[in-house]
Amino acid sequence: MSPIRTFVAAVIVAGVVAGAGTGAALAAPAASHFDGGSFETPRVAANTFVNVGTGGSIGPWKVTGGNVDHIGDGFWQAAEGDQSVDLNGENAGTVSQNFTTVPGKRYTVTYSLAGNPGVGGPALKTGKVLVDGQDFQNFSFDTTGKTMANMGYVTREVSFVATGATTTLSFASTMSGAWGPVIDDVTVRHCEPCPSCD
Ligand SMILES: [Ca+2]
Ligand SMILES: [Ca+2]
Repeated sequence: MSPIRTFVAAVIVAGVVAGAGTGAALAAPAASHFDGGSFETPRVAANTFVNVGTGGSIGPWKVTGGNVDHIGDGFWQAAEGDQSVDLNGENAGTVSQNFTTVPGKRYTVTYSLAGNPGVGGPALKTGKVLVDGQDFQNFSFDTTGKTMANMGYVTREVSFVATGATTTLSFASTMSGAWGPVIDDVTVRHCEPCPSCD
């Protein structure tokens, strides 16, 4: 009995998903083929980090400048899941991801921001969000009073109107040193109408 019931349930779920897909453009936020915004793959050994240089990848992300640190479970608190990224590896780095977009449509990027709480470098961490290589948003985070167990993540949001069939989203450190801004839980939503996107 139960296998049949499971099968029926699966068909119903598939039907609902298909229906949602066709109707999604009308109201609900739709996926944009953006992926891996939580930096959970590949897995980094627990309590360690991996330095990734220009040309390297972190799942669907590419390191497109300098180098970054891919932070493993337990090294410090993640905003979502277990892993995060220090945008300064040994020095300033940039991570970028290309994803499918519809020209003329508005997309909203949200991300969690903190900073490497290590004692090196200034407490104020700075970086920027770029869309297709253009500066879209500067961000900063003050790590004063923050610890590896209490990173103090804040949520930031920026929106853009796509100009091409693919868009490149980048996060770049704008400071020197090995202790940079930390990002995690990046999402991209396409929603129209969607008041929160304006
Ligand atoms: Ca994560
Ligand atoms: Ca670092």
